[in-house]
Amino acid sequence: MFLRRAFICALTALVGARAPGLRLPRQTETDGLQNMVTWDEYSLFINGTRVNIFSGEVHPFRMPVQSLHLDVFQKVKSMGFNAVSAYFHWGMHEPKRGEISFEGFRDLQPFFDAAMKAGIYIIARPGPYINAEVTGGGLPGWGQHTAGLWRTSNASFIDASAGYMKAIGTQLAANQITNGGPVILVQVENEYSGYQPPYTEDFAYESELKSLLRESGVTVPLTVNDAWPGGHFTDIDIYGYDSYPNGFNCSFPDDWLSGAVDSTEYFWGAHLQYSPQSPNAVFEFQGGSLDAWGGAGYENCAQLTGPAFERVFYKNEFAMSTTMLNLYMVFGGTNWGGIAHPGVYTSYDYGAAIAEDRTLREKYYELKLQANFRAVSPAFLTSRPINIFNTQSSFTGNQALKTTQVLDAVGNKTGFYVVRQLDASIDAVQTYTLTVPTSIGTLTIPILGGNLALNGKDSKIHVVDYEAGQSTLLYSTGEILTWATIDERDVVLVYGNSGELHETAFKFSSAPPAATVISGTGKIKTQVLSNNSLALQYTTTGQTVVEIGNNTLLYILDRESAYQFWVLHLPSAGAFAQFDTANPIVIKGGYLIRSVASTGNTLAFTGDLNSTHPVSFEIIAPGAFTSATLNGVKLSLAKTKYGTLTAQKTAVLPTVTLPDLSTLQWKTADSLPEIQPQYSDALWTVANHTTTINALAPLTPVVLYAGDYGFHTGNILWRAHFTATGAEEGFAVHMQGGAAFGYSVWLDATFIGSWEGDPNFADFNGTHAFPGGGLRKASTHVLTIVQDHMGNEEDWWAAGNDFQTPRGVLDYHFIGSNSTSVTIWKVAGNLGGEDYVDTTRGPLNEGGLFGERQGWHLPGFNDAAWARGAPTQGIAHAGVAFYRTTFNLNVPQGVDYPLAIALTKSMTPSNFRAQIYVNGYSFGKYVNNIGPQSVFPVPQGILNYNGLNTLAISLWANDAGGARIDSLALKLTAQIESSMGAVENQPLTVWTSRPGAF
Ligand code: IPT
Repeated sequence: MFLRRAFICALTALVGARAPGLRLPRQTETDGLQNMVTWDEYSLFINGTRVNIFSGEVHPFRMPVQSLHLDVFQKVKSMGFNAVSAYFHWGMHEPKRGEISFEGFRDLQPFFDAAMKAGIYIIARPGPYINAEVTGGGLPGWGQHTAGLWRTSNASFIDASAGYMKAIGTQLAANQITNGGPVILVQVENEYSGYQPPYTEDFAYESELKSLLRESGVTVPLTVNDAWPGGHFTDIDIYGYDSYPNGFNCSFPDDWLSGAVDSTEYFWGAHLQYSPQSPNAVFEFQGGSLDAWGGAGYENCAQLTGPAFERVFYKNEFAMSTTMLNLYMVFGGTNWGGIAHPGVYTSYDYGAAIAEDRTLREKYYELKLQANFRAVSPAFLTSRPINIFNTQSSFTGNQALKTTQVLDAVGNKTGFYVVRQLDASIDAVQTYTLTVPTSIGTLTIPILGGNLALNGKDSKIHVVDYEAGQSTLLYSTGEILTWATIDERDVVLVYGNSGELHETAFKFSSAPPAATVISGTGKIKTQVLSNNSLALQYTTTGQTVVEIGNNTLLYILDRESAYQFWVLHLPSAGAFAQFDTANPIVIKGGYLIRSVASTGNTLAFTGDLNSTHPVSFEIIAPGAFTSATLNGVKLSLAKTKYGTLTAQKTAVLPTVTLPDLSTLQWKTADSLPEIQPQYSDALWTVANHTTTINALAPLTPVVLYAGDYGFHTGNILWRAHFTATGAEEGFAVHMQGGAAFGYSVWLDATFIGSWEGDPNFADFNGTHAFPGGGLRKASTHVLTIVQDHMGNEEDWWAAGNDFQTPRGVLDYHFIGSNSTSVTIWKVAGNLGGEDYVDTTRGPLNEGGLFGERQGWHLPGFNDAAWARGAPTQGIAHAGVAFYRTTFNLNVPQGVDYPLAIALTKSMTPSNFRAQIYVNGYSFGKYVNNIGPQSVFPVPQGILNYNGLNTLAISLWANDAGGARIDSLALKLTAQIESSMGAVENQPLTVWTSRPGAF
């Protein structure tokens, strides 16, 4: 029976839902528009069945190769997750007001289709605001010159965003589960939690956005992610919040805040306060960290949020019955082109479980353990934490530990005990025993003597009266990886850290059968308990298999062994076949096992191997399956004493020969002809606005904000023509480009100085002396400024319009002469500005350097007339040079060999910036003097793995002495035999003449 939300709300109001301990009647709620995705106070339901949502964030626009979405989704799925949360980028889809595009890499259909193919639900987050470390936080460039209070119900903002919201809404509606697609939830806005005073939460804005989505046909439940459980935007189907407990400083990857766990305990009360009628939902939980220009690098972020972090914090969320948990990010991808806001660089690896080159970190394998446990623990889906704020020393007696008791409030049987350090920062070993109520009375575990241990930054979930098929685990301190009933035998897999002492007890309906080690070197101690229960004590080392009577098989694993297991499901039929969870097949071994299917008595696995050593597999499957293949190759199977199948396989990793970039023939041309006397800037945009909607009133006679003229990305160039009074000694200029930006200035053809950039400076006041002490009276001159645009700021504060923070010239004057005036200012950015030229590569791919305006970065440009010269030779003066080369690749099918362009830091001279274009796609922005990134992954599909590639590089030397790239190489970042689907190249469209290019 479905209760309408309105009714629940009324009921809530009537009985005062905020009273502690109050339980709402347990009913499934619906938004009234469909009944496939519903919810209650405990969990989400899909088609009437409770589902655990464990999902990870992936951004389609950060992976432009459409045919690689499936690889990422399959990896997420094989980790045991069932959903992906995805932002969509308004500015990317509507780079010019009213011109909305879902073409090329912006087509969302391949993303949704890949999700269906992998069996992944989508939580769609279209904005209009997304934050996400993208330029403008997703708000389009034309917002720079569009009046209104952004992120409010101000009519001009609603007008501005409605077109996109309807267009994206229509796309999402077509791909909803109700229409046979993967979309199950749609989030409105993003962290609509902070409002620039005097503005406050704008309820009209909230309802306007909801209406726009509903009018577009979105019928699935709408969700909200409050920045913290702060009670904003609660008039929504499923309210949730965000949490990043370890913060974003990757420089100290082993330092955790001591209160990081303890201080989250209020989340539960906040949940009961703000959304008692829906599940405790965390729509963004820290899955990694962003890293800024000059930062510590993403490997450090992966360490900050590594396996130990995952164990402590995701289990802490388990302790608060967070049955909807999304990790931001699970695969970060790349800020190629101008996607980034100034706070991040080209890589958006994020230190996530799946790295930017799509390889798997140890974090991935730890997540797999937790995800698989959640997936087979339905009691969790109706659970409640019982002792919030009373967790210290509870159940363990150890003051240094906190243990949350999580009980199944509906089944009234199962309990979960989540143990972790009270002080999250410490590495001490805590020993403890667990005294807990069970169905046979209160027990102190371990029963067979000894102690349990929690080794430093760790957390464990101990279960009590836990059902695994026909078997009941009276308790288990060894954590459950998964269980499956196969041929009427319950196979239970438990794990612990290597060498740890654990106990698992089973409860039988009659006298317990004998327990025998049937495989492995581990030993067990047993003791019969009351009520036909049998306790087994063991240490978790390697893999030991214990047979308990005929109907239960217990795998005792250490963590390393546990990492190797994959839980897959035989697909059913129809469009949702890959979502089926009815027929588990468990397989041990391999770097990645993606899928299993069956024909007759054969199991067909697909998977990836990364080792040239033989990989041992063990398959736990119904006995009817007597043969198996991996990637179509028959496995030679043996049978264990206890009925599972084993096989071995060695990866085939063919050698590929990569071009040596240093010996290729490179061509070069000057990309700053603008400073030459004969250059004409007649086709440049005249910067002559005298008014702006920008909140920052210009200090200059004309507005010199690039965004006001439609330029929102890449390098921006300015030209100032003036006639000298004779008194000018130099030029002082206040430039702004965003954190880590730089600029260089020329007087006519003479270089007069640069600001080389600093991650802590978004703007800079420079003074630049004119050569020879001054200028001749009445002489005419032109100043040329090249500046970096690091992306527009985010707009976290609604109504704050921070994203309009200008890029350009904030102020200037001539040193020595107050009376000199610039007769005309001109500006150039990417060719065409908002009418950008390259619709294939989108609005943010190219900037305003001469070479970019001309399309020199594109394949097929004829550089025959160019001189020979390589970026490793560089230039001996300040300026901008362009380099081009081509090479062939021939990588065989059946492997995943991710490639990267690796630079090494040049020490002298050190101030320069380079952009790396691969087949016309901008896949690297390198700042030698800031870093940290020097290795730039480029996905297959941007790189043509079977044919010709064009590599183009712009080199902007900030110093009078010039610059060169120290070394440049194409390198493999992994070698994997892979079953990933065929990769189709994105359109690698070639140069065509660019009318109006200047
Ligand atoms: C949260 C944003 O919602 C998300 O878009 C992203 O920017 C993330 O931060 C950081 O990577 S905001 C949260 C840190 C308060």
